[in-house]
Amino acid sequence: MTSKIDYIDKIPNNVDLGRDRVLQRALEHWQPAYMGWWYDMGPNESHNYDVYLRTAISVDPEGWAVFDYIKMPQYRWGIFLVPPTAGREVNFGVNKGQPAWQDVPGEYRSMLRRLIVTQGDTEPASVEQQRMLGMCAPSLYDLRNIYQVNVEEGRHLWAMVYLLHRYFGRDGREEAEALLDRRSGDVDNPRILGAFNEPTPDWLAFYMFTFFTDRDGKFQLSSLAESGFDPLARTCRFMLTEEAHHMFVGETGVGRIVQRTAEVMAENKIDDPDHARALGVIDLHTVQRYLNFHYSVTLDLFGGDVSSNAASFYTTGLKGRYEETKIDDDHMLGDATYNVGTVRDGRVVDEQIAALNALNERLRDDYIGEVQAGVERWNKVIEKTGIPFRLRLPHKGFHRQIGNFAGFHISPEGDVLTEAQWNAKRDEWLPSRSDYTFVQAMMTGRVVEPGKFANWIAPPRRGVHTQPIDFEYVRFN
Ligand code: BYC
Repeated sequence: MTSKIDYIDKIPNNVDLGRDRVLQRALEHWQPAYMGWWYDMGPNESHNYDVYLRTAISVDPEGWAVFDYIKMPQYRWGIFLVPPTAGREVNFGVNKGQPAWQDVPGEYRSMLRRLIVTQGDTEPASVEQQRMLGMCAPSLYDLRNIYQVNVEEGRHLWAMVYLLHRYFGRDGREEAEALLDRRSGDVDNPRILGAFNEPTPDWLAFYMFTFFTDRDGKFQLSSLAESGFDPLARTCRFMLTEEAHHMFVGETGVGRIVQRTAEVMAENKIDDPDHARALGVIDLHTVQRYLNFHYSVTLDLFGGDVSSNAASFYTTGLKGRYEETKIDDDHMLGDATYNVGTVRDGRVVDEQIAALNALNERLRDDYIGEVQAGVERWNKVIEKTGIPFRLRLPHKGFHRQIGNFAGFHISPEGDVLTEAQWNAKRDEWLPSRSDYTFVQAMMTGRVVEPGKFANWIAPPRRGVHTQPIDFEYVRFN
Protein backbone atom coordinates (compact mmCIF):
# COMPACT_ATOMS: atom_id res chain seq x y z
CA MET A 1 0.00 0.00 0.00
CA THR A 2 1.48 3.32 -1.07
CA SER A 3 0.19 6.83 -0.98
CA LYS A 4 0.98 7.19 -4.70
CA ILE A 5 -1.57 6.14 -7.26
CA ASP A 6 -0.79 3.76 -10.10
CA TYR A 7 -2.05 5.32 -13.33
CA ILE A 8 -0.49 2.68 -15.55
CA ASP A 9 -3.22 0.17 -14.77
CA LYS A 10 -6.48 0.44 -16.65
CA ILE A 11 -8.08 1.17 -13.30
CA PRO A 12 -5.98 3.69 -11.35
CA ASN A 13 -5.45 2.43 -7.81
CA ASN A 14 -3.18 2.32 -4.82
CA VAL A 15 -4.30 -1.13 -3.69
CA ASP A 16 -1.97 -3.19 -5.85
CA LEU A 17 -4.88 -4.29 -7.98
CA GLY A 18 -2.56 -5.94 -10.54
CA ARG A 19 -1.69 -8.63 -7.99
CA ASP A 20 -5.27 -9.89 -7.77
CA ARG A 21 -6.14 -10.91 -11.32
CA VAL A 22 -9.63 -12.18 -10.47
CA LEU A 23 -10.63 -8.96 -8.77
CA GLN A 24 -9.02 -6.89 -11.51
CA ARG A 25 -10.95 -8.77 -14.18
CA ALA A 26 -14.20 -8.39 -12.25
CA LEU A 27 -13.70 -4.64 -11.96
CA GLU A 28 -12.64 -4.36 -15.60
CA HIS A 29 -15.90 -6.05 -16.42
CA TRP A 30 -17.86 -3.55 -14.33
CA GLN A 31 -15.96 -0.57 -15.82
CA PRO A 32 -17.72 -0.52 -19.24
CA ALA A 33 -21.08 -0.76 -17.49
CA TYR A 34 -20.07 2.23 -15.39
CA MET A 35 -19.02 4.14 -18.51
CA GLY A 36 -22.35 3.26 -20.11
CA TRP A 37 -24.09 4.68 -17.07
CA TRP A 38 -21.94 7.86 -17.22
CA TYR A 39 -22.75 8.40 -20.91
CA ASP A 40 -26.47 7.93 -20.21
CA MET A 41 -26.88 9.54 -16.83
CA GLY A 42 -23.81 11.78 -16.36
CA PRO A 43 -23.89 15.51 -17.14
CA ASN A 44 -25.96 16.12 -20.24
CA GLU A 45 -24.13 16.90 -23.51
CA SER A 46 -20.83 17.29 -21.71
CA HIS A 47 -18.81 14.42 -23.07
CA ASN A 48 -16.68 16.41 -25.47
CA TYR A 49 -16.02 19.42 -23.24
CA ASP A 50 -12.56 20.11 -21.88
CA VAL A 51 -13.04 20.83 -18.21
CA TYR A 52 -10.43 22.20 -15.82
CA LEU A 53 -10.60 19.45 -13.21
CA ARG A 54 -8.53 18.17 -10.34
CA THR A 55 -7.52 14.52 -10.33
CA ALA A 56 -6.12 12.70 -7.32
CA ILE A 57 -2.49 11.70 -7.78
CA SER A 58 -1.77 10.58 -4.25
CA VAL A 59 -3.66 10.15 -1.01
CA ASP A 60 -1.21 12.27 1.00
CA PRO A 61 -2.91 15.11 2.85
CA GLU A 62 -0.56 17.53 1.05
CA GLY A 63 -0.60 17.91 -2.71
CA TRP A 64 -2.90 15.04 -3.62
CA ALA A 65 -4.46 16.70 -6.65
CA VAL A 66 -3.35 17.96 -10.06
CA PHE A 67 -5.43 20.40 -12.10
CA ASP A 68 -5.69 20.22 -15.86
CA TYR A 69 -8.14 20.18 -18.76
CA ILE A 70 -9.78 16.82 -19.22
CA LYS A 71 -12.77 15.39 -21.05
CA MET A 72 -14.94 13.93 -18.32
CA PRO A 73 -15.35 10.45 -19.81
CA GLN A 74 -11.53 10.26 -19.64
CA TYR A 75 -11.42 11.16 -15.94
CA ARG A 76 -9.23 8.64 -14.12
CA TRP A 77 -11.82 7.10 -11.82
CA GLY A 78 -10.17 4.62 -9.54
CA ILE A 79 -9.60 3.12 -6.13
CA PHE A 80 -7.81 5.12 -3.48
CA LEU A 81 -7.55 4.22 0.18
CA VAL A 82 -5.47 6.06 2.76
CA PRO A 83 -2.61 3.82 3.95
CA PRO A 84 -3.34 1.55 6.93
CA THR A 85 -2.46 2.67 10.44
CA ALA A 86 -0.24 0.09 12.10
CA GLY A 87 -1.90 -1.55 15.08
CA ARG A 88 -5.34 0.01 14.44
CA GLU A 89 -8.07 -1.56 16.58
CA VAL A 90 -11.83 -1.74 16.67
CA ASN A 91 -12.45 1.33 18.80
CA PHE A 92 -16.02 0.85 20.06
CA GLY A 93 -18.72 -1.71 20.76
CA VAL A 94 -18.42 -5.26 22.02
CA ASN A 95 -15.37 -5.98 19.85
CA LYS A 96 -13.45 -2.97 21.15
CA GLY A 97 -9.74 -3.70 21.48
CA GLN A 98 -9.61 -6.40 18.79
CA PRO A 99 -7.31 -5.71 15.85
CA ALA A 100 -9.29 -3.86 13.14
CA TRP A 101 -10.69 -6.36 10.63
CA GLN A 102 -8.94 -6.68 7.30
CA ASP A 103 -11.64 -9.06 6.12
CA VAL A 104 -15.37 -9.06 6.65
CA PRO A 105 -16.34 -10.85 9.87
CA GLY A 106 -18.77 -13.54 8.69
CA GLU A 107 -21.48 -12.77 11.24
CA TYR A 108 -21.64 -9.10 10.21
CA ARG A 109 -21.49 -9.66 6.49
CA SER A 110 -25.03 -8.71 5.51
CA MET A 111 -25.15 -5.67 7.81
CA LEU A 112 -21.89 -4.38 6.43
CA ARG A 113 -22.94 -4.99 2.86
CA ARG A 114 -26.13 -3.06 3.47
CA LEU A 115 -24.21 -0.06 4.83
CA ILE A 116 -21.83 -0.07 1.87
CA VAL A 117 -24.65 -0.43 -0.66
CA THR A 118 -26.65 2.39 0.95
CA GLN A 119 -23.61 4.66 0.90
CA GLY A 120 -22.75 3.66 -2.67
CA ASP A 121 -26.28 4.22 -3.91
CA THR A 122 -26.26 7.92 -3.01
CA GLU A 123 -23.27 8.69 -5.23
CA PRO A 124 -24.65 7.93 -8.71
CA ALA A 125 -28.03 9.18 -7.51
CA SER A 126 -26.68 12.70 -7.01
CA VAL A 127 -25.11 12.72 -10.49
CA GLU A 128 -28.45 11.68 -11.96
CA GLN A 129 -30.24 14.41 -10.00
CA GLN A 130 -27.88 17.08 -11.31
CA ARG A 131 -27.45 15.95 -14.88
CA MET A 132 -29.38 18.76 -16.62
CA LEU A 133 -27.96 21.66 -14.64
CA GLY A 134 -24.96 22.24 -16.90
CA MET A 135 -27.38 23.58 -19.50
CA CYS A 136 -28.22 26.61 -17.35
CA ALA A 137 -24.99 27.25 -15.42
CA PRO A 138 -24.55 30.83 -14.17
CA SER A 139 -20.86 30.93 -15.23
CA LEU A 140 -17.96 28.81 -16.47
CA TYR A 141 -16.62 28.81 -12.92
CA ASP A 142 -19.84 27.26 -11.59
CA LEU A 143 -20.09 24.87 -14.51
CA ARG A 144 -16.63 23.57 -13.78
CA ASN A 145 -17.51 23.17 -10.11
CA ILE A 146 -20.61 21.06 -10.74
CA TYR A 147 -18.61 18.85 -13.10
CA GLN A 148 -15.91 18.44 -10.45
CA VAL A 149 -18.57 17.40 -7.96
CA ASN A 150 -20.07 14.96 -10.48
CA VAL A 151 -16.83 13.18 -11.39
CA GLU A 152 -15.94 12.83 -7.73
CA GLU A 153 -19.35 11.38 -6.87
CA GLY A 154 -18.60 8.91 -9.67
CA ARG A 155 -15.33 8.09 -7.94
CA HIS A 156 -17.10 7.61 -4.63
CA LEU A 157 -19.26 5.03 -6.35
CA TRP A 158 -16.04 3.32 -7.45
CA ALA A 159 -14.86 3.34 -3.84
CA MET A 160 -17.92 1.39 -2.64
CA VAL A 161 -17.91 -0.90 -5.68
CA TYR A 162 -14.31 -1.85 -4.96
CA LEU A 163 -15.32 -2.94 -1.45
CA LEU A 164 -18.27 -4.93 -2.78
CA HIS A 165 -16.16 -6.71 -5.39
CA ARG A 166 -13.15 -7.29 -3.19
CA TYR A 167 -14.88 -8.46 -0.03
CA PHE A 168 -18.36 -9.77 -0.88
CA GLY A 169 -17.89 -12.21 -3.75
CA ARG A 170 -20.81 -12.93 -5.96
CA ASP A 171 -23.48 -11.00 -4.07
CA GLY A 172 -21.10 -8.03 -3.93
CA ARG A 173 -20.83 -8.13 -7.72
CA GLU A 174 -24.60 -8.29 -8.04
CA GLU A 175 -25.00 -5.32 -5.72
CA ALA A 176 -22.42 -3.41 -7.79
CA GLU A 177 -24.49 -4.01 -10.90
CA ALA A 178 -27.69 -2.99 -9.15
CA LEU A 179 -26.03 0.32 -8.22
CA LEU A 180 -25.95 1.12 -11.94
CA ASP A 181 -29.51 -0.07 -12.51
CA ARG A 182 -31.44 1.97 -9.95
CA ARG A 183 -32.37 5.50 -11.01
CA SER A 184 -33.08 8.59 -8.99
CA GLY A 185 -36.83 9.20 -8.92
CA ASP A 186 -37.69 6.06 -10.90
CA VAL A 187 -41.10 4.74 -9.89
CA ASP A 188 -40.15 1.08 -10.27
CA ASN A 189 -36.49 1.09 -9.33
CA PRO A 190 -35.70 4.18 -7.26
CA ARG A 191 -32.60 5.04 -5.27
CA ILE A 192 -32.62 3.75 -1.69
CA LEU A 193 -32.89 6.92 0.40
CA GLY A 194 -35.61 9.56 0.12
CA ALA A 195 -33.60 12.73 -0.61
CA PHE A 196 -31.88 11.01 -3.53
CA ASN A 197 -35.15 10.62 -5.38
CA GLU A 198 -36.05 14.31 -5.17
CA PRO A 199 -35.36 16.40 -8.27
CA THR A 200 -32.59 19.00 -8.23
CA PRO A 201 -34.24 21.24 -10.81
CA ASP A 202 -32.20 24.44 -10.59
CA TRP A 203 -28.98 25.93 -9.27
CA LEU A 204 -30.43 27.17 -5.99
CA ALA A 205 -31.52 23.58 -5.33
CA PHE A 206 -28.05 22.36 -6.35
CA TYR A 207 -26.26 24.68 -3.93
CA MET A 208 -28.71 23.79 -1.16
CA PHE A 209 -28.16 20.11 -1.92
CA THR A 210 -24.37 20.42 -1.79
CA PHE A 211 -24.57 22.46 1.41
CA PHE A 212 -27.11 20.28 3.24
CA THR A 213 -27.09 16.83 1.66
CA ASP A 214 -23.40 16.53 0.86
CA ARG A 215 -22.86 17.42 4.50
CA ASP A 216 -24.92 14.38 5.49
CA GLY A 217 -22.32 12.62 3.33
CA LYS A 218 -19.58 14.13 5.45
CA PHE A 219 -21.16 12.99 8.72
CA GLN A 220 -22.05 9.50 7.48
CA LEU A 221 -18.60 9.02 5.93
CA SER A 222 -16.99 10.22 9.16
CA SER A 223 -18.95 7.60 11.11
CA LEU A 224 -18.00 4.92 8.61
CA ALA A 225 -14.38 6.11 8.76
CA GLU A 226 -14.46 4.95 12.40
CA SER A 227 -15.45 1.45 11.29
CA GLY A 228 -13.66 -1.58 12.67
CA PHE A 229 -13.70 -2.90 9.09
CA ASP A 230 -10.45 -1.25 8.11
CA PRO A 231 -10.81 -1.09 4.28
CA LEU A 232 -14.11 0.79 4.71
CA ALA A 233 -12.57 3.18 7.22
CA ARG A 234 -9.62 3.90 4.94
CA THR A 235 -11.64 4.50 1.80
CA CYS A 236 -14.05 6.82 3.66
CA ARG A 237 -11.13 8.85 4.99
CA PHE A 238 -10.02 9.63 1.47
CA MET A 239 -13.59 10.32 0.29
CA LEU A 240 -13.87 12.95 3.01
CA THR A 241 -11.07 15.02 1.47
CA GLU A 242 -13.07 15.22 -1.77
CA GLU A 243 -16.36 15.86 0.02
CA ALA A 244 -15.02 19.07 1.54
CA HIS A 245 -15.00 20.77 -1.86
CA HIS A 246 -18.61 19.81 -2.53
CA MET A 247 -19.76 21.50 0.67
CA PHE A 248 -17.65 24.54 -0.23
CA VAL A 249 -19.49 24.75 -3.55
CA GLY A 250 -22.82 24.65 -1.70
CA GLU A 251 -21.98 27.13 1.01
CA THR A 252 -20.40 29.68 -1.31
CA GLY A 253 -23.11 29.13 -3.94
CA VAL A 254 -25.95 29.98 -1.56
CA GLY A 255 -23.77 32.71 -0.03
CA ARG A 256 -23.24 34.35 -3.43
CA ILE A 257 -26.97 34.19 -4.21
CA VAL A 258 -27.98 35.86 -0.94
CA GLN A 259 -25.17 38.38 -1.36
CA ARG A 260 -26.39 39.38 -4.81
CA THR A 261 -30.01 39.61 -3.70
CA ALA A 262 -29.23 41.59 -0.56
CA GLU A 263 -26.99 43.98 -2.52
CA VAL A 264 -29.69 44.62 -5.11
CA MET A 265 -32.26 45.14 -2.32
CA ALA A 266 -29.97 47.58 -0.54
CA GLU A 267 -29.07 49.51 -3.71
CA ASN A 268 -32.73 49.89 -4.65
CA LYS A 269 -33.96 50.33 -1.07
CA ILE A 270 -36.59 47.61 -1.34
CA ASP A 271 -37.77 44.88 0.98
CA ASP A 272 -40.70 43.40 -0.95
CA PRO A 273 -39.89 39.95 -2.44
CA ASP A 274 -41.82 40.80 -5.63
CA HIS A 275 -39.65 43.86 -6.17
CA ALA A 276 -36.54 41.77 -5.75
CA ARG A 277 -37.87 39.28 -8.30
CA ALA A 278 -38.68 42.09 -10.70
CA LEU A 279 -35.04 43.16 -10.49
CA GLY A 280 -33.92 39.70 -11.61
CA VAL A 281 -32.68 38.24 -8.33
CA ILE A 282 -34.00 35.46 -6.10
CA ASP A 283 -35.92 36.94 -3.17
CA LEU A 284 -34.73 35.87 0.26
CA HIS A 285 -38.12 34.37 1.18
CA THR A 286 -37.73 31.91 -1.67
CA VAL A 287 -34.20 31.13 -0.50
CA GLN A 288 -35.66 30.42 2.96
CA ARG A 289 -38.26 28.05 1.50
CA TYR A 290 -35.60 26.12 -0.41
CA LEU A 291 -33.56 25.97 2.78
CA ASN A 292 -36.55 24.54 4.68
CA PHE A 293 -37.01 21.86 2.06
CA HIS A 294 -33.41 20.72 1.72
CA TYR A 295 -32.76 20.83 5.46
CA SER A 296 -35.81 18.73 6.30
CA VAL A 297 -35.31 16.05 3.63
CA THR A 298 -31.66 15.82 4.64
CA LEU A 299 -32.55 15.39 8.33
CA ASP A 300 -34.52 12.34 7.23
CA LEU A 301 -31.34 10.82 5.79
CA PHE A 302 -30.05 10.17 9.29
CA GLY A 303 -32.75 7.55 9.81
CA GLY A 304 -35.13 6.98 12.73
CA ASP A 305 -34.50 8.82 16.01
CA VAL A 306 -34.85 5.50 17.76
CA SER A 307 -33.06 2.84 15.75
CA SER A 308 -32.10 -0.70 16.63
CA ASN A 309 -30.22 -0.85 13.31
CA ALA A 310 -27.98 1.99 14.45
CA ALA A 311 -27.48 0.26 17.81
CA SER A 312 -26.39 -2.93 16.01
CA PHE A 313 -24.05 -1.06 13.65
CA TYR A 314 -22.41 0.47 16.72
CA THR A 315 -22.33 -2.53 19.03
CA THR A 316 -20.74 -4.68 16.37
CA GLY A 317 -18.09 -2.03 15.60
CA LEU A 318 -19.19 -1.35 12.02
CA LYS A 319 -20.28 2.31 12.25
CA GLY A 320 -19.12 4.69 14.97
CA ARG A 321 -20.16 8.10 16.18
CA TYR A 322 -18.84 11.30 14.64
CA GLU A 323 -15.19 11.59 15.78
CA GLU A 324 -15.63 8.47 17.93
CA THR A 325 -12.03 8.25 19.06
CA LYS A 326 -12.04 11.85 20.29
CA ILE A 327 -15.03 11.21 22.59
CA ASP A 328 -14.13 10.65 26.22
CA ASP A 329 -16.34 7.78 27.38
CA ASP A 330 -16.33 3.97 27.46
CA HIS A 331 -17.24 3.62 23.74
CA MET A 332 -19.75 0.94 24.70
CA LEU A 333 -22.74 3.09 25.70
CA GLY A 334 -23.98 0.41 28.10
CA ASP A 335 -25.91 2.68 30.50
CA ALA A 336 -25.72 6.04 28.73
CA THR A 337 -28.89 7.91 27.74
CA TYR A 338 -29.70 10.54 25.14
CA ASN A 339 -32.60 12.96 24.61
CA VAL A 340 -34.70 12.63 21.49
CA GLY A 341 -37.66 14.81 20.49
CA THR A 342 -41.09 13.28 20.13
CA VAL A 343 -44.72 14.42 20.03
CA ARG A 344 -46.87 13.83 23.09
CA ASP A 345 -50.33 15.27 23.79
CA GLY A 346 -50.03 17.62 20.87
CA ARG A 347 -46.66 19.04 21.89
CA VAL A 348 -43.04 18.39 21.06
CA VAL A 349 -41.26 17.07 24.14
CA ASP A 350 -37.90 15.52 24.93
CA GLU A 351 -37.69 11.88 25.84
CA GLN A 352 -34.68 10.19 27.40
CA ILE A 353 -33.78 6.90 25.76
CA ALA A 354 -30.83 4.52 25.73
CA ALA A 355 -27.96 6.28 23.94
CA LEU A 356 -27.31 3.13 21.93
CA ASN A 357 -30.70 3.42 20.27
CA ALA A 358 -30.33 7.16 19.73
CA LEU A 359 -27.20 7.12 17.59
CA ASN A 360 -28.92 8.39 14.47
CA GLU A 361 -30.30 11.29 16.47
CA ARG A 362 -26.94 12.07 17.99
CA LEU A 363 -25.32 12.19 14.54
CA ARG A 364 -28.20 14.37 13.32
CA ASP A 365 -27.55 16.75 16.24
CA ASP A 366 -23.83 16.90 15.41
CA TYR A 367 -24.83 17.73 11.85
CA ILE A 368 -27.32 20.41 12.90
CA GLY A 369 -24.59 22.20 14.88
CA GLU A 370 -22.44 22.51 11.78
CA VAL A 371 -25.31 23.53 9.52
CA GLN A 372 -26.37 26.23 11.99
CA ALA A 373 -22.89 27.76 11.81
CA GLY A 374 -23.13 27.87 8.00
CA VAL A 375 -26.50 29.62 8.12
CA GLU A 376 -24.99 32.20 10.44
CA ARG A 377 -22.24 32.84 7.91
CA TRP A 378 -24.92 33.48 5.24
CA ASN A 379 -26.64 35.86 7.63
CA LYS A 380 -23.39 37.79 8.08
CA VAL A 381 -23.32 38.31 4.30
CA ILE A 382 -26.86 39.71 4.40
CA GLU A 383 -26.14 41.78 7.51
CA LYS A 384 -23.22 43.53 5.80
CA THR A 385 -25.59 45.01 3.24
CA GLY A 386 -27.82 46.44 5.98
CA ILE A 387 -30.83 44.33 4.96
CA PRO A 388 -32.64 43.14 8.13
CA PHE A 389 -33.75 39.73 6.75
CA ARG A 390 -32.24 36.63 8.45
CA LEU A 391 -32.31 33.01 7.29
CA ARG A 392 -32.98 30.37 9.92
CA LEU A 393 -33.26 26.65 10.33
CA PRO A 394 -36.81 25.42 10.88
CA HIS A 395 -37.62 23.17 13.82
CA LYS A 396 -36.15 19.67 13.63
CA GLY A 397 -39.64 18.18 13.37
CA PHE A 398 -40.73 20.34 10.42
CA HIS A 399 -41.67 18.40 7.24
CA ARG A 400 -40.21 15.09 8.36
CA GLN A 401 -41.04 11.74 6.78
CA ILE A 402 -38.74 9.50 8.86
CA GLY A 403 -38.52 9.10 12.63
CA ASN A 404 -40.56 10.33 15.61
CA PHE A 405 -41.96 13.38 13.80
CA ALA A 406 -43.14 11.53 10.71
CA GLY A 407 -46.92 11.69 10.38
CA PHE A 408 -47.19 14.92 12.42
CA HIS A 409 -47.69 18.39 11.03
CA ILE A 410 -45.11 20.58 12.67
CA SER A 411 -44.54 24.24 11.87
CA PRO A 412 -41.07 25.75 11.40
CA GLU A 413 -41.49 27.13 14.95
CA GLY A 414 -42.10 23.63 16.34
CA ASP A 415 -45.85 23.85 16.96
CA VAL A 416 -47.89 20.72 16.30
CA LEU A 417 -50.70 21.64 13.89
CA THR A 418 -53.60 19.86 12.26
CA GLU A 419 -53.13 18.73 8.69
CA ALA A 420 -55.47 21.47 7.46
CA GLN A 421 -53.61 24.19 9.39
CA TRP A 422 -50.31 22.96 8.04
CA ASN A 423 -51.53 22.70 4.46
CA ALA A 424 -52.88 26.22 4.60
CA LYS A 425 -49.33 27.45 5.25
CA ARG A 426 -47.46 25.02 3.06
CA ASP A 427 -46.57 27.47 0.31
CA GLU A 428 -45.24 29.96 2.84
CA TRP A 429 -42.86 27.34 4.18
CA LEU A 430 -41.82 25.18 1.23
CA PRO A 431 -41.09 26.05 -2.39
CA SER A 432 -44.34 26.14 -4.34
CA ARG A 433 -44.79 25.26 -7.96
CA SER A 434 -44.70 28.96 -8.79
CA ASP A 435 -41.41 29.40 -6.88
CA TYR A 436 -39.85 26.65 -8.96
CA THR A 437 -41.27 28.17 -12.13
CA PHE A 438 -39.88 31.57 -11.20
CA VAL A 439 -36.40 30.27 -10.31
CA GLN A 440 -36.20 28.09 -13.40
CA ALA A 441 -37.34 30.91 -15.66
CA MET A 442 -34.32 32.84 -14.41
CA MET A 443 -32.00 29.99 -15.36
CA THR A 444 -32.95 29.26 -18.93
CA GLY A 445 -29.60 29.58 -20.69
CA ARG A 446 -26.03 29.21 -19.56
CA VAL A 447 -23.48 31.98 -19.23
CA VAL A 448 -20.45 31.01 -21.29
CA GLU A 449 -18.30 34.12 -21.45
CA PRO A 450 -15.26 33.75 -19.15
CA GLY A 451 -15.58 36.01 -16.11
CA LYS A 452 -19.31 36.74 -16.66
CA PHE A 453 -21.98 35.72 -14.14
CA ALA A 454 -25.75 35.47 -14.29
CA ASN A 455 -27.51 38.45 -12.74
CA TRP A 456 -28.86 36.43 -9.79
CA ILE A 457 -25.49 35.44 -8.33
CA ALA A 458 -22.41 37.36 -7.15
CA PRO A 459 -19.00 36.33 -8.51
CA PRO A 460 -16.85 34.21 -6.18
CA ARG A 461 -14.07 35.84 -4.23
CA ARG A 462 -11.40 33.92 -6.09
CA GLY A 463 -11.03 31.42 -8.92
CA VAL A 464 -10.23 27.72 -8.81
CA HIS A 465 -6.78 26.60 -7.68
CA THR A 466 -4.45 29.43 -8.82
CA GLN A 467 -6.56 30.57 -11.76
CA PRO A 468 -8.31 33.95 -12.10
CA ILE A 469 -12.10 34.23 -12.02
CA ASP A 470 -12.22 34.94 -15.77
CA PHE A 471 -10.28 31.78 -16.64
CA GLU A 472 -11.84 29.60 -19.35
CA TYR A 473 -12.78 26.77 -16.97
CA VAL A 474 -14.74 24.86 -19.61
CA ARG A 475 -14.06 24.71 -23.35
CA PHE A 476 -17.05 23.53 -25.31
CA ASN A 477 -15.24 22.46 -28.51
N1 BYC B 1 -35.22 7.28 3.14
O1 BYC B 1 -33.39 2.18 11.75
P1 BYC B 1 -33.73 3.19 10.73
C1 BYC B 1 -23.88 10.97 0.78
C2 BYC B 1 -34.91 3.13 6.12
S1 BYC B 1 -25.16 10.96 1.91
C3 BYC B 1 -35.63 6.02 2.90
O2 BYC B 1 -34.55 4.32 11.11
P2 BYC B 1 -31.01 3.17 10.06
C4 BYC B 1 -23.99 11.85 -0.39
C5 BYC B 1 -33.69 2.33 6.57
O3 BYC B 1 -32.83 2.05 5.47
C6 BYC B 1 -24.74 9.72 3.10
N2 BYC B 1 -35.48 5.01 3.79
O4 BYC B 1 -32.46 3.76 10.06
C7 BYC B 1 -24.56 13.10 -0.29
C8 BYC B 1 -34.34 1.10 7.17
O5 BYC B 1 -34.70 0.22 6.13
P3 BYC B 1 -34.66 -1.37 6.39
C9 BYC B 1 -25.18 8.34 2.69
C10 BYC B 1 -34.89 5.29 4.97
O6 BYC B 1 -30.95 1.92 9.29
C11 BYC B 1 -24.66 13.89 -1.41
C12 BYC B 1 -35.62 1.64 7.78
O7 BYC B 1 -35.86 2.89 7.12
N3 BYC B 1 -24.63 7.36 3.58
O8 BYC B 1 -22.94 10.26 0.95
O9 BYC B 1 -30.45 3.22 11.43
C13 BYC B 1 -24.20 13.45 -2.65
C14 BYC B 1 -35.51 1.88 9.26
O10 BYC B 1 -34.30 2.51 9.46
C15 BYC B 1 -34.43 6.59 5.27
C16 BYC B 1 -25.30 6.71 4.52
O11 BYC B 1 -26.49 6.88 4.69
C17 BYC B 1 -34.63 7.61 4.29
N4 BYC B 1 -34.23 8.88 4.50
O12 BYC B 1 -30.26 4.38 9.32
C18 BYC B 1 -23.64 12.20 -2.75
C19 BYC B 1 -24.52 5.76 5.39
N5 BYC B 1 -33.90 6.56 6.51
O13 BYC B 1 -33.22 -1.72 6.73
C20 BYC B 1 -23.51 11.40 -1.62
C21 BYC B 1 -25.01 4.36 5.32
C22 BYC B 1 -34.04 5.31 6.96
O14 BYC B 1 -35.60 -1.62 7.51
N6 BYC B 1 -26.38 4.19 5.78
N7 BYC B 1 -34.61 4.54 6.04
O15 BYC B 1 -35.10 -1.92 5.05
C23 BYC B 1 -26.75 4.17 7.07
O16 BYC B 1 -25.94 4.34 7.98
C24 BYC B 1 -28.18 3.90 7.39
O17 BYC B 1 -28.68 3.08 6.40
C25 BYC B 1 -29.08 5.17 7.49
C26 BYC B 1 -30.46 4.71 8.03
C27 BYC B 1 -28.43 6.21 8.38
C28 BYC B 1 -29.35 5.77 6.13
